[in-house]
Amino acid sequence: MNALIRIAGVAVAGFMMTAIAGLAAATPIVSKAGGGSCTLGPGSGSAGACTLQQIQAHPLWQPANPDGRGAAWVSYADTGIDGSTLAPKSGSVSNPDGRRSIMTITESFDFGANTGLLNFAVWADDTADLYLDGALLIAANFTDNVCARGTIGCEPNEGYRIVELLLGTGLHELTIVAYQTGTGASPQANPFGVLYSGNYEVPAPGALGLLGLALLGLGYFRRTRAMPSTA
Ligand SMILES: [Ca+2]
Ligand SMILES: [Ca+2]
Repeated sequence: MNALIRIAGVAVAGFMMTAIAGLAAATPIVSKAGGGSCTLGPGSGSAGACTLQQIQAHPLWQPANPDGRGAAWVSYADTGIDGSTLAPKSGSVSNPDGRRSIMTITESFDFGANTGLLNFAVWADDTADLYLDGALLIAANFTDNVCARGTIGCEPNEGYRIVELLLGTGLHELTIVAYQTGTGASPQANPFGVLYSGNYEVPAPGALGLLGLALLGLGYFRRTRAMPSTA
């Protein structure tokens, strides 16, 4: 077999792998220090922008890094189980009934001219609303048993998941509105935070063109290999 043909075959295979990898490119959406867009809610007793910081999870919470993407429990302040700040408890002046939002986190992503797929999972202590492009996907669960009694809560089986949801072109926005319904008077008795892990997949720019070129190359390779050998 002609060595040049073998080399061409390897090049075509590499080209195709590049093209296929481009089609499946996934971008993570994870809770992390400095991530998302954070705004304080009326329940916090304050207003304006906030910066997410990583907090220490309660032992009963869904452990961090739920899907291997590095997501961490986050909050507007040090409100974790070893924290120094109590997110205003239910019954406090700013959060009298536990139903005033403490913080809102927004994640935006742009599919451009493509459609794409969204994967996303979220947990909260004590609970949260989740919106996609301004539409409510699931409302906060104002019950109390180790955070909410069910979805959206903080325990491993209380996460809310979106699996391979097909979305249209352009800009998209996930919005998490988090609540503190617990009445404990310290962060140790009543921690507060949010955890989310997801990704989105869109065809990489030019991936379809590359795939077309790769298929043309493969066709050429097959025709060449079919020729009788003169060696
Ligand atoms: Ca629970
Ligand atoms: Ca709490």
